[in-house]
Amino acid sequence: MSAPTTAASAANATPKRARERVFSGIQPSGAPHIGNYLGAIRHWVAEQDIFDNIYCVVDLHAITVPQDPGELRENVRQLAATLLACGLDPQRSALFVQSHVHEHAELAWLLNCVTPMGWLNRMTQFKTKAGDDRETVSAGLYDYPVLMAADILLYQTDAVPVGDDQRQHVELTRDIANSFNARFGETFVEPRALIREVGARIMALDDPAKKMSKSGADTSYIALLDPPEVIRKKIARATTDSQRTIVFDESRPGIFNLLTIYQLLVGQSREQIEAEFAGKGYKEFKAALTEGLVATLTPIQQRYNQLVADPAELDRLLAGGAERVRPISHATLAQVQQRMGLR
Ligand code: AQP
Repeated sequence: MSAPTTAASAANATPKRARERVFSGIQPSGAPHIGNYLGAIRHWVAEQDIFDNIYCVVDLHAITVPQDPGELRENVRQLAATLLACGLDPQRSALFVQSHVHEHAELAWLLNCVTPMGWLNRMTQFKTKAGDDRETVSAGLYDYPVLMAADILLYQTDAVPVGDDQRQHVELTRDIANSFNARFGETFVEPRALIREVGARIMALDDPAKKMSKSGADTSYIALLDPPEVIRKKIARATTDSQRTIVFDESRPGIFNLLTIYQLLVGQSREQIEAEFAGKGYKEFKAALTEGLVATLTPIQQRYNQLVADPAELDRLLAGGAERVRPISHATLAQVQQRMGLR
């Protein structure tokens, strides 16, 4: 086919915007935790006036591993309420559920057909998640990065604010966009990952060699909805080491991770924090960390309780978010179909 490859046609797909557009998603695959908050959600909230914001509860990603249907339905609502409780403002950010906008799945299929297997074979998250079960996990888990590319490219996204674990997937998205544009004509914006230096990878409390994850053991994460007593117990049990000093030393991953969480919660420099705990022990530090977590999470939990008390309003907000983004996803999908010869 003779695809136009001019800058004008790219501009067609991506009219000039006053603000850069960000897109990011979060899986309703369990309780959202402090790693999700510190690595991603708090930035989404803080930067709502800087960007044109699109945020998504990615239920199609969650089903790449087995989910109980009733629980999944519940998790989607809970996660949406948690994001709003954290401060996502539906006036300033479009918040919706991925499966409510059918273009995500459709574009993923089209991109599947232009993505080499070799690119997916290199994805480290699949290797970690599949482990020794490569033959039995779903094809969806293997294909997860292509669905993520579709999510991002559908909205002609400029930047993707994510934790460090998603860096490779955003790189793959760029590669897919680039090769599609070269083959079919300028169609997609090539997005960049927006990854912060501190907090981009919060580690598990029970094993600081692994990232904190929703699918980890209950004691490995602080859930955003954990009550104070649960937080206290989890922090008390968190892995440290046999040394006594409270210092930011990367060769001591347990205490380094806890200090990083503390630093992000209180907003002080490493020097200030080391001075605060000079001559003190883990007990005092863990008490202060617990206090910081409770102070951050209590107002979020209060807003969450108000939001879930009105499920109809929550559904209305999510439907409104989907309505807002549909014209963009519709236009991009139509253009991709046209470029590929399907229309
Ligand atoms: N430990 C983490 N530290 C910093 N950022 C993190 N993120 C996730 N874990 C950490 C960031 O949170 C956003 C939403 O992630 P997600 O829930 O969609 O996917 P995930 O990265 O796979 O999260 P989990 O918690 O590990 O879920 P499961 O166990 O279900 O796979 C993303 O921006 C992510 O980078």
